[in-house]
Amino acid sequence: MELPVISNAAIPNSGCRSGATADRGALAHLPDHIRVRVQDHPCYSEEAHHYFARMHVAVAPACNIQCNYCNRKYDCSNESRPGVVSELLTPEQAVKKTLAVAAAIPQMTVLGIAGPGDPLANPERTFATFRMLSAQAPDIRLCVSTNGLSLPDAVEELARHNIDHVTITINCVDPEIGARIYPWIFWNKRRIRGVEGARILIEQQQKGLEMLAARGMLVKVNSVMIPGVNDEHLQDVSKIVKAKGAFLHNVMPLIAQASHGTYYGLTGQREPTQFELQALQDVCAGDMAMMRHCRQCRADAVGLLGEDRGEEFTLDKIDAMEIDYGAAMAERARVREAITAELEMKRALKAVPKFEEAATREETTTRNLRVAVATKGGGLVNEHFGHAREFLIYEAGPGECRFLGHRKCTPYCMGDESCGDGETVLGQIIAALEGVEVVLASKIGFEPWNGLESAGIRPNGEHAMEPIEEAIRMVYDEMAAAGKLDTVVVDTVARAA
Ligand code: CLF
Ligand code: SF4
Repeated sequence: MELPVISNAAIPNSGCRSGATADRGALAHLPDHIRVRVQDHPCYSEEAHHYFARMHVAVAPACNIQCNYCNRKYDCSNESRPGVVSELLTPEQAVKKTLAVAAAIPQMTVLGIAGPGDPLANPERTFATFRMLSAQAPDIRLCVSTNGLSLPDAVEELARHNIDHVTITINCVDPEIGARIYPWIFWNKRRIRGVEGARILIEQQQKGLEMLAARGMLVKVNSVMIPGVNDEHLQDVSKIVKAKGAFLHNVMPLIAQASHGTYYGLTGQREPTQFELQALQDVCAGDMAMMRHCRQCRADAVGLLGEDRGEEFTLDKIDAMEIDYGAAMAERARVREAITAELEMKRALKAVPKFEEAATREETTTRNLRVAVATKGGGLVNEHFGHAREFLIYEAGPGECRFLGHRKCTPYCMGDESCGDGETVLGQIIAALEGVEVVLASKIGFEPWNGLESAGIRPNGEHAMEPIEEAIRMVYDEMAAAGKLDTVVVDTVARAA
């Protein structure tokens, strides 16, 4: 089969647009010329992740370091949840898969290489894939995630292939801490252990970061939060990487279960709680923009963040597909144009100052409210409570609504009529929703409704198919008007004085 070239011409997403209507959320501090380069990337923009999808191709099996949270028979823990990569691909197979996914999922805008090992420890395979894709699919953004050890040597070639988005996993800037995370690195054909290995890794990461920033490439830093090892240190990491030119920091929770066979998993290193993670993200947010919607994807993930459609695109299934690339590319252009127009409209609406609301709310501040939302994407309340595999958590206050993160769960309904094993699953969901007062879903069954109410959580199915933030705002305003959100004593006299 001759593979097509995906044209850039009909796709408005790739064009430049005014920063005046750009994503003003977590990226608000960015200069406009950077914001327009990240606002349609599902990982770099929280808003975009409701609409645009990414895919990873697993072409990079080897790694040049060892992390204590990784067992390489599984996906790279930096960028993946544990689980074996279904298929390791050759560069040619990766291109074929990418084009098939691009045809089937028009909103797929980003192709990343994130494992299962380190992409830059497999430079031939990684760059062969990028080379072919930049020629055959110029509308797809190319993205790479690395531990940074080989980064300085790869910067030239990354730039040559127009790879504009690079993630470096930086867990520390102190070699003593590094020695507790990395038992060894492989450097100049030798295995180097302990503090010395960590020192070299840190130097290479920092050098690579500076080189990328000097070229104007967009660097995101991922850090794995490891309680008792680097949790208190990550605020310093945030400060330093920001000073060196990274613009987004993604602090992710350690995944360390004994069944994964990692050093940390086997030695009982604990994972952070959701509250600890959020507290650290809040502390680091004082220094730079934080990513809070990371799903720690598999190295062969396909689809919107939080969903995994990889099973639909195995090589044998792709071989059996009859794809009309011409029609698919026209549909791709149409869908992406519609999404882009919708996002532009929402951004424009958000940018309109709300003078009246601000004036009245200043008089009567109410407490904040945490809301969990079941969604399938599109920025809408459009998922049945019983089908939700995760809930997005927002905190609404009198003046703003901010995204805090997501909480994963087992779906209450397991896909059959019997709706799960009831109480056990619901109990787990309620535990995952700790701190949440309202759940918004397109529909909520009788049993879980009662269970949520008994746990002090208000179920709400009245906002099906409504935009998430508008629905939350309505719920907040209704509860405030009904006096259900305690009014905080607002010291208007002191304020006036
Ligand atoms: Fe992939 Fe990573 Fe690029 Fe995104 S994932 S290489 S930047 S396209 Fe995204 Fe997944 Fe988190 Fe990574 S949600 S694990 S941050
Ligand atoms: Fe595993 Fe990634 Fe660490 Fe390599 S860099 S050991 S693949 S987590």
